[in-house]
Amino acid sequence: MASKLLSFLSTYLVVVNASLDSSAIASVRQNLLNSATLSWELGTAAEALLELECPTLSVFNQSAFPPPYQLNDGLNITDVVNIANNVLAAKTTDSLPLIDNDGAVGDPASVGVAVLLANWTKSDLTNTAYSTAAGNQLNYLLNVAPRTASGAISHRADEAQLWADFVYMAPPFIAYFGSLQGGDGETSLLQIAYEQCSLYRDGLRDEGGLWRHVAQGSWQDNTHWATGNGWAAAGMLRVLETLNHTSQAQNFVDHRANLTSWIEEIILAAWQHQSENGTLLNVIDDPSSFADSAGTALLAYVTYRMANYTGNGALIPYANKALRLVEDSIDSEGWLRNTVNPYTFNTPSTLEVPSPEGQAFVLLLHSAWRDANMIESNAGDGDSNGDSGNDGDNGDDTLIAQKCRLVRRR
Ligand SMILES: *[C@@H]1O[C@H](CO)[C@@H](O)[C@H](O)[C@H]1NC(C)=O
Ligand SMILES: *[C@@H]1O[C@H](CO)[C@@H](O)[C@H](O)[C@H]1NC(C)=O
Ligand SMILES: *[C@@H]1O[C@H](CO)[C@@H](O)[C@H](O)[C@H]1NC(C)=O
Ligand SMILES: *[C@@H]1O[C@H](CO)[C@@H](O)[C@H](O)[C@H]1NC(C)=O
Ligand SMILES: *[C@@H]1O[C@H](CO)[C@@H](O)[C@H](O)[C@H]1NC(C)=O
Ligand SMILES: *[C@@H]1O[C@H](CO)[C@@H](O)[C@H](O)[C@H]1NC(C)=O
Ligand SMILES: CC(=O)N[C@H]1CO[C@H](CO)[C@@H](O)[C@@H]1O
Repeated sequence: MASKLLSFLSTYLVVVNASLDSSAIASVRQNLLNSATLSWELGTAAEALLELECPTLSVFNQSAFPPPYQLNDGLNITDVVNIANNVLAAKTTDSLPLIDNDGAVGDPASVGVAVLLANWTKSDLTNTAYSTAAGNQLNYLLNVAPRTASGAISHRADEAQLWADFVYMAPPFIAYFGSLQGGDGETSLLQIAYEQCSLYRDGLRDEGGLWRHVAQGSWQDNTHWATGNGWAAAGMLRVLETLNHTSQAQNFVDHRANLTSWIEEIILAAWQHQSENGTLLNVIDDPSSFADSAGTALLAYVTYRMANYTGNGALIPYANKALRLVEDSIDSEGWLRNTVNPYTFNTPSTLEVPSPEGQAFVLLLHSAWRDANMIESNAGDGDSNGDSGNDGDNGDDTLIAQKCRLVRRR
């Protein structure tokens, strides 16, 4: 027993890089706010800002449901509400989705959590704009959008097509909506969110565990796109954590076990292809592909969160190595470099076309690292032997449970 515990501790309670200092985080955040304009970028930004700035309101906290109606001084969700407000201000009244004519079914829904939180915490109780908009978005997903023969809600508005991206954009919103509703509506929406993850996995998973990017419809992308695998894993993670923190958690034990194994199968498969320097390639298992720090960041984020959820830290050394690579890929202006161009999926980004979603992934990764309490005691030491922190016998590698403290890397 004791030796089992020790081996657990030496895998899990290791350090761990120092992380980005607060001024680096501030510029990554500012660049995110300045660059995120498209539906999924806004939704992902809202999630990242919430996890960074108000983690107790995010689905990762056991106090997520219900959120407080009135936020106390310590909780400032201005950034998140601003995103919801800007989206609603730009929306025409007859559009069911939160963003008109987006082309994607899933992407506008990603802003839905911000809209629901804005509704829940609004000071003007007579304001029904958020609630109506969120309800219309849900109605569009469930009753209007095309579906595949299996019942999966299409990611595209004009034909039935599955994209791994959908899993981060829509099921977490559906689950969050349900969790605020309570009652039978809650049960049925949680079930739908789970089923959509399951149907997407059936439609996109390949032998070996990695997911294809796009299937069905008029064209396909059969590659194991790093970011696509990240979207799938991170979306299922959000649904899992939502389920786990609702009052219905005990009614969804099997669902949670399945989601856990579906997420783990992706990250386990992905890290088998991690390069020496910590990166994943844009097409995870194609050695001729280029390095992508953004997909790497998203999958490392999932890895830290899952380790915290399951208590199994076996994959943490991969995430540590990835974290260092991601940190080293942030330039002095706070832009994540060496990413995929998020609009082509298959070419590297350039200085002129950075990756707004990559900016958000950095904040997600940082928040997950922080919430796992992976803050090292000796900021000057770092992991000087460079082997990504899995040297549990190093006496300097002390884990300190200190929340929200950002330490300087060098
Ligand atoms: C969850 O939020 C509560 C406050 O609502 C806070 O005390 C607690 O530390 C948070 N837990 C985690 C694991 O972040
Ligand atoms: C809340 O956050 C916004 C945006 O980050 C900031 O401008 C504002 O000053 C903050 N408000 C308080 C009361 O701290
Ligand atoms: C909007 O917030 C109110 C509380 O102010 C809540 O009763 C209502 O259910 C919320 N609507 C949605 C769609 O979550
Ligand atoms: C979980 O997965 C197993 C194996 O695929 C399946 O038999 C079971 O029905 C799933 N559970 C739920 C709740 O969907
Ligand atoms: C990391 O390694 C990959 C090859 O595996 C290479 O393409 C990439 O440029 C390297 N990245 C950095 C930042 O050195
Ligand atoms: C993550 O794990 C740490 C260390 O065990 C724990 O203190 C913390 O509450 C966990 N955080 C979350 C978000 O579960
Ligand atoms: C794996 C698991 O069930 N994790 C947690 C789910 O949430 C409850 C309460 O919030 C925790 O006690 C569990 O450990």
